[in-house]
Amino acid sequence: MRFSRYFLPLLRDDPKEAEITSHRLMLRAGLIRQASAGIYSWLPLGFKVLHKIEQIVREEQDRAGALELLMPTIQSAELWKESGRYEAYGKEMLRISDRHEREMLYGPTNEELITAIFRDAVKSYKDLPRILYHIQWKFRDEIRPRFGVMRGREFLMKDSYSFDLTVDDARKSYNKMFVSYLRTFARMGLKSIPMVAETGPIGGNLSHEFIILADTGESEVHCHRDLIALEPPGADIDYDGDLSPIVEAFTSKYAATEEKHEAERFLKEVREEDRVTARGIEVGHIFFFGTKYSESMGARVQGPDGELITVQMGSYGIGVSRLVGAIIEASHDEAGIIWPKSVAPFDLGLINVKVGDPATDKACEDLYARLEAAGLSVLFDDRDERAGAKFAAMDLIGLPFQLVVGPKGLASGEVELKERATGARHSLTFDSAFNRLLASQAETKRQAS
Ligand code: P5A
Repeated sequence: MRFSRYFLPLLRDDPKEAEITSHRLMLRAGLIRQASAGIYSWLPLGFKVLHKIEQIVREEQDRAGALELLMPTIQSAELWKESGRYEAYGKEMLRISDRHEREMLYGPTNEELITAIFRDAVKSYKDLPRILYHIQWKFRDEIRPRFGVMRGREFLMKDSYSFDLTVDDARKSYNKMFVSYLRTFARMGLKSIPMVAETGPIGGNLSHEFIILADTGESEVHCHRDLIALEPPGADIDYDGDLSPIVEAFTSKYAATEEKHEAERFLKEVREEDRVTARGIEVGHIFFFGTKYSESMGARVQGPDGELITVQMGSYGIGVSRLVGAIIEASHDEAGIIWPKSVAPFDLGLINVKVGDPATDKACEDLYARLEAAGLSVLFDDRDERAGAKFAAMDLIGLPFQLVVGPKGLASGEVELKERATGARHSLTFDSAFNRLLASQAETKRQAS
């Protein structure tokens, strides 16, 4: 993509409405614009990142055996009356009426709708277990939308729902989602900490929040240092095998946030030298709620002996749009964003430092064509701008590599390759710069498979 033809409105100054780093950087780097309070438009660069995150979430759900479908954003109030949540959800629910005065709502979550789909379609225990998911916009009329996409009113969520015959089986589904979450966040370059959580308006008695570590995170997290050191399973994980040892390893060490009761227990049970205090952001939340919705909405299947059995359910959420902000909170410096390679909107930026110099222009055009032909995605800064402004823009946008081409280097057949994360710069021949970029791309692909 040529910068000169892209739609990338950068802001020179810090927008005054932005209270936190990710919000400031998302506005400055031209990723989003506010449409109204807590509601955002995604500009081309931001939309690319959102897509990449969504795709990683999707791949890891599929790997765990979950099945993707798509439910609508607008729901009928009827189902929510069946579950009893229509009144209980209160002012957070955006209530709408259609031209026939029928009560509708913009879905804040989908437990009711998926339970209705399931109960109308599945009649036998032979069709269990199933995990269904979708990635769809939600609306919650948050009393204080803030921090940009981190706490929006309209936000993109991946929500999965599990259906099982027995509590034991339901626990297996819960474990599948638990393990897939560890992998999902790790693929985005994030360290995630599962933490026992309260269930709030979703309900149930078993729940974990997935908190990713970021110095600027909203909540303070206390955890055992062994938990931080644990590595998530590889891509060859057998989701049909026994996942409980993995879940056990990640849950046996306490983690707690400052505000909650678990904090006292943590301080009592974990030795001082084993304690790590960090800051974090909730990016996922999983719930086992048993028959809370299946009972009230009549989701039953016929068991092996013909008796009717109420199914056991869980639900599992990931804040897809929140993750864009959370990744920036976890990965930035004074100059701007530092995208992990797996979610970066382009693989690299190509900077022509002297537009108009025929040799430099030619070298850039050649490199651009060659890189794109090799399957690398390139943001080519071909604008007639000061070199300093181009470097600053590229640092702000945060692509993993910058390939800098100017007359001086070209005189000795070299270009400069800068790695955004470390700031390391290397003068290289075209070929070796090219090979390094390809090797990095291969490594990112390897981690995904
Ligand atoms: C689980 C899936 C649920 O809604 N029902 C379906 C369950 N859980 S949750 O914890 O309420 O939300 C899941 C994740 O969505 C993100 N999230 C938000 N992101 C941006 N702005 C918001 N206002 C917002 N609210 C929730 C979080 O990442 C949360 O973990």
